[in-house]
Amino acid sequence: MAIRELKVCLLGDTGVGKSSIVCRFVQDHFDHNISPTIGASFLTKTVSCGNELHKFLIWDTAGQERFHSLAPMYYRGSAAAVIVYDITKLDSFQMLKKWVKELKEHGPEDIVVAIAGNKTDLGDIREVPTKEAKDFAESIAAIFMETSARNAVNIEELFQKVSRQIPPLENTDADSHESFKLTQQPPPSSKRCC
Ligand SMILES: Nc1nc2c(ncn2[C@@H]2O[C@H](COP(=O)(O)OP(=O)(O)O)[C@@H](O)[C@H]2O)c(=O)[nH]1
Ligand SMILES: [Mg+2]
Repeated sequence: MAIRELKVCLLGDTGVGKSSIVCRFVQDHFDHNISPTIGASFLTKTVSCGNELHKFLIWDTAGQERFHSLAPMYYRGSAAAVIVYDITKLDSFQMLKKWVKELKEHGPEDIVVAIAGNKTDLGDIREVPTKEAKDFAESIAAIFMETSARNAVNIEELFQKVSRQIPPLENTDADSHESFKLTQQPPPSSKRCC
């Protein structure tokens, strides 16, 4: 089975749970005293998708303080961006919208965007209604999931959805067909891999 390396960046305000989501996904672990990320950290995990294996190279970034200067380094070349907000912090949802704008203006053209509303275990102090976030995600054709890194809710599912949204590679066994493929792109709907 072919292995594809895909860069995925985690974006969003400081403290929303980006590192916790990555930690839950890669190590199935939640650390209550997780250290703040400095710069970016980098972890990998492989998931299967149709007849491909997706090796996610996950770039966990340091939050809004790096917004303007270093951000492009994280999302450049990314197949997908997971933008995280904290359902108990309205500000973090505003920050998410800024990230979406930034990606639209400067990010890779075909990047898969997933929006994750994290900390659903704190539903009693929720500030961002599910519907508002879901409608926003729909308006930009992004994946939407509410997650809890703490309780391992929807973390695996989030990355599975991202994986499924990434167009499969064309069959590259005959190089002579390349020019044909460049001009005869299949419609987007048929490019989903599973
Ligand atoms: N209750 C709850 N706390 C969380 C969750 N995810 C992360 N946290 C906590 O939120 C704080 C910030 O998490 P961290 O992963 O460092 O956020 P980051 O700055 O976005 O990387 C830490 O105290 C985490 O333990 C969650 O799903 N539920
Ligand atoms: Mg972090």
